[in-house]
Amino acid sequence: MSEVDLTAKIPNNVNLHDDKKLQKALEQWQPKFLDWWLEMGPTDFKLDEIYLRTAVGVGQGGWANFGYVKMPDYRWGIFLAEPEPERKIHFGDRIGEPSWDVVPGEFRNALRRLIVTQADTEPASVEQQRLLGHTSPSLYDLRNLFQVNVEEGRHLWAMVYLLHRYFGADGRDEAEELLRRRSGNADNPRILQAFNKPARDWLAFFCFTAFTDRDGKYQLAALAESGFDPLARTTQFMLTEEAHHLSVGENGVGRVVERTAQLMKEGLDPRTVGAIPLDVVQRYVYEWSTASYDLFGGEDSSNAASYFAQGLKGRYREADGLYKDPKALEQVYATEVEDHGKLKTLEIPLRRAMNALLLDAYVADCKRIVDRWNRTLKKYELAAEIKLPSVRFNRQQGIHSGHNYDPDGQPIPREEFEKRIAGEWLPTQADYEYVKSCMVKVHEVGKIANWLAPPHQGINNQPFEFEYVKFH
Ligand code: BYC
Repeated sequence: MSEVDLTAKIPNNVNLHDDKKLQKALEQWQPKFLDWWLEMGPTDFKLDEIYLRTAVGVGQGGWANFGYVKMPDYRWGIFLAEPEPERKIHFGDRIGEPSWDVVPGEFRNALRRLIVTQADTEPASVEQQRLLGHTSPSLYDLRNLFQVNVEEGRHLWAMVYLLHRYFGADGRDEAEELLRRRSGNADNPRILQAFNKPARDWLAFFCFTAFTDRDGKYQLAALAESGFDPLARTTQFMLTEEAHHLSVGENGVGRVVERTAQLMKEGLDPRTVGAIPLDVVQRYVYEWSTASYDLFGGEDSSNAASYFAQGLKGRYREADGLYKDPKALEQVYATEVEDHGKLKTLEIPLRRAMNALLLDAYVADCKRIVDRWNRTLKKYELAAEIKLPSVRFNRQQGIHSGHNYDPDGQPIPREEFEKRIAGEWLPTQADYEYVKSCMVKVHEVGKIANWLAPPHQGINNQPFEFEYVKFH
């Protein structure tokens, strides 16, 4: 078991005090991180006490504390899951070789790039959400927003530790750059597209945490299979925190759907009472699910094939023995793409289809949450349903980009696509304005905005009527 040091300047379980040079470098990065947080993190609320969870170790069951914290005082730490003795690489060309504790020279660039791409999403998401505190629908939701934000900050720390510890001067430069790029900035944007989109209201935040954070779950799970052991161990622990973020999204959209369904059942038009109609929810779901499909990269990817061959990034739950061929050399991945207005089968050698496989696992999970929202609609005896779009719909990356499909994935003429995407399938300017008009700040204990149902459960066994935020 590694020792947990909670009193250090940077709480950690990686024996930071044994490596003075590394400790110093990270302690020099710490005030820069804090400056970034103060500039780009949640606006205001700096003096308010938030009922937050803080990671304090990696033991099963008891890994976090709950208590009131001012966000700038949050104890962002570095925690890796316990090492697995004698761990071996379990997929790709080097299967059976011992996993690496240091970066193999030949994979240095590839690994750095994977880590930087992962790292970049963490501050990006905080930047995307920085204004939302001003329109939070309840104290419970405000607290959840800030919980997600501080933990994305911790995930940045997790990646910056790897960069500093294993990538020397290059890694330190990358860590600086992570604090310089800005979500949505035309000159210095974040790396992946979905992280440059504004999360302009709480429906967008819930869709983001339902769909975009869920990409995080699948990418982290694929990296948790890595032959580079420190990456595997740090992503394993990040997944523990990620579960809450996903529930904020899944339950958040679910609560929007539930409130709208209640009102419709009462015979009310949601628009007349400041609630969100289901067609608007649907358009947001189309927007954020498809932006998140793009985060998997191309379905046919030589990058992904190399990452797999080299043992850097595996398939979802690779270590659980779900796959018959751990080298992925024997099979093909069959999919369908548009060709002259019809769907045609395309076969991709399995190794090159790693992103597509991960996307499939992700889509199955998304389908589960959408089915749950639809069960709520059914409970209220409504015929309407929320639809998860096909992976072919509205894509900017991969084999389907540049083709025109409807949300069911059927090829359609370009003119029809262009006409319907703007006014029917994706949110319109009027939708954004309407949703914005519903976003009223509710800061009284136990109260909630009219467009949202209360949660079925509070945080850490506290009731919904709990003072999750104490204003100064
Ligand atoms: N936007 O071979 P390709 C999370 C680039 S979320 C812009 O098709 P590859 C979180 C790609 O970089 C999880 N560019 O795909 C969630 C490449 O560029 P170059 C984040 C894109 O490389 C919420 C080119 O297109 N973690 O944690 O196999 C809140 C061809 O790429 C995009 C990771 O992503 C895009 N959407 O896969 C907080 C894991 N897609 O080489 C946090 C680490 C592709 O031509 N990253 N490109 O310059 C990876 O595993 C891979 O980089 C990707 C792309 C899966 C993203």
